[in-house]
Parts: sequence; structure tokens; C-alpha cells
Amino acid sequence: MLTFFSEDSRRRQARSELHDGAIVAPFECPERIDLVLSALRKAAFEVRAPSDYGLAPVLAVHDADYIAFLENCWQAWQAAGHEGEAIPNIWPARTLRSDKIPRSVSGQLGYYALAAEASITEGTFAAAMASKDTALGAVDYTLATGEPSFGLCRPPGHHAAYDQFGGYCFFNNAAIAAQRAVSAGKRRVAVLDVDFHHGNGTQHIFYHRNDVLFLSLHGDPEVTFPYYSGYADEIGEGSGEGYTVNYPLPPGTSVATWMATLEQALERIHQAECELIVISLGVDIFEGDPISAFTFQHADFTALGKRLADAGLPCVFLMEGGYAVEEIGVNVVNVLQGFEQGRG
Ligand code: Q9C
Ligand code: ZN
Repeated sequence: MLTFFSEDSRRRQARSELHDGAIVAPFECPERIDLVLSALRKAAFEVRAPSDYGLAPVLAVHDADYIAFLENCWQAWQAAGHEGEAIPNIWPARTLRSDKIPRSVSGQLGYYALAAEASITEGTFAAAMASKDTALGAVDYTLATGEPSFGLCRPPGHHAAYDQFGGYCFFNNAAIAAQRAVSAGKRRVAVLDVDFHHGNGTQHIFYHRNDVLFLSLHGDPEVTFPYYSGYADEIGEGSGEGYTVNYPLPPGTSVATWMATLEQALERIHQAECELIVISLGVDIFEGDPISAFTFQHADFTALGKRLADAGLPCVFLMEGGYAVEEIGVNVVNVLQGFEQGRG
């Protein structure tokens, strides 16, 4: 399987994450990609640099003013004289105006953020651009050859909505890739999100559409980030009704239950006659993940890859979460190798 990675993903070098009432070193750190890269190379996967696709594929799924905000935020934050990294601390919450985009970068941060843990820093926009190029390189390769691919996207993407960032995500790489496949002529594409957290952003982008089927297995939002999205009664709207499928699962869910739930998702993908699967591959379902609560062991990732190969569709794997940094490489490589064994 061919893999893609852009060195510019390293340009996100954030120092701050608001976590448990303290500012800590971000869980979503650049060491994550070092360890995945070295595991990929050790397993003899070819790693290719993507081309520069510019902003057009981003504009296909995100708001133009939101993109401009991300591009200009760091400079505006600095020009306003702030010392630290750009972190929102007020939002257009339920009792405030939600139609107003203030002139101040502090007001804009709240408008365009859905959470406060992910700071915006000097290289964040460049890294987000690199990450979507990685996703586009992978999907273009799979569209051209029918062969599977993996994009080592960083920062991740699935929490990024049409015009909001959060959950370490800025551009929705999976949505950008799925839209690319639809624009290239695929009649229906599945985005299968196996990250521990609900892919609220991907759901939001495709909620009213039936050409992209979004399915997500995730920690129950009653007790897990992002809390306000990912319930089973969110099924899509209008012509999108039935094309969003959520499988919230309790913390501690066994791998057997998780895999049985995956069967239901794959059955729906088959029934909807999807022609390609974009997999939002978060390996934060690993038991040792510091901010998550599922129970995958190393070997379970191999079994997951095998089962996805059995689905018999072209697959594009895109990196999302995974914060057990020492173990992230083996977990990712196990999925990809399991997939290759399953095809064999
Ligand atoms: N402070 C992804 O996996 N915070 N994002 C959770 C720990 C946000 C996860 C609580 C987690 C975001 C792509
Ligand atoms: Zn996650």
C-alpha cells in the first residue's frame, strides 16, 4: 500500500493545550508522526510526498471566511499584542448573539471555534494545508489505481466542521478527500470513522447529502468529547436522512462488541452501494490511549485491517487521533498490514 506524508505537517509546534483545568503540552504533538513514519519505513511501506493542491479542494467543503480566518489568525493575534498562543475563551453561546462576527480576533476565535483545547500558532495554517494535501495525494492515488492508500495526516481533521475548528482539527481531511472522490465521479462514498471520538465535523459537512454516507463508532457523547454530537438519533436531514449513522458505545466497550458494531456499519455501506471508503483512522481506540476509553490491543488493529479488506472496496486510510505516542506506529502499521493480508 502506498503512503503519503508532507514534512510541512511538522510546522504545527503548539506549546499549549487546555486540559483538566491546566495548560499542558499538547497530546497532538509532532512526535506522533515521527513514530508512525519510522514504523512505516521499518515495515517497508513507500512514503511519498503529495503535491500542492492549493485551496480549491478546501473551498469545496469549508466556508471561505473560515479559511481566511485560519490563514490570518496568528498574525492578527500577534498584532493585537497577545503573548501566548491563540485560544478562544468566549463563544456565541446559547444566550448570546450567534449572527455576529466581531472585528476583534478574540471575538472571531470564539465564533470559529467549537472547543478550546487546540491553540492556533505560527505554523498551524501551513500544517493544516500540508495535512489536506496528504489526504488528497492518497485519495487521488486510489482513484487513479483502485489500490488502497494511507495518508499520514497531521493535524487530524474529523472534528473540523464547515466553519469551525476544534479537537485538534482545522481542515476536515476526510471530508476533503470524500468530496474529491465524488467530484471525480464516484456516485457514493462512505466515510467510516473509527476514531475514539465522534467525527462531528465530517457529519456536519455531509448532514444534508446522500452522496457521502457518514458512519462513526465512538465513545458515547453523554460522557465523552465532543459531548454535543454523535448520538444515535442523529441520522441526517432532508435528502441526507439515513446517510448519517452513529454508533455511540460506552467507555470500556469490548473489542468483540466494537467489531460486531463494525459489521453493522459495513452492512450499511454495502446496502448503500458505496464505491469507495475513506477511513478516518484514529488509533485512540487503543487501550493505552491517555485520553480515550476503548480497549483495542495491538493485534486487534491487525484484525480491523483484515476485516476492512474483506469489504472489497477501494480504501483510503487517513490518520486522525492516537495519543499513546510510543505505540502509535505499531497500531497504524498493524491496520495497514492487516488490510494487505486480508486482500492477499
Ligand atoms: N483534554 C482527535 O482525536 N479533548 N481529537 C479531550 C482531553 C479533546 C481528540 C479531553 C480531544 C480531541 C482527532
Ligand atoms: Zn480521537
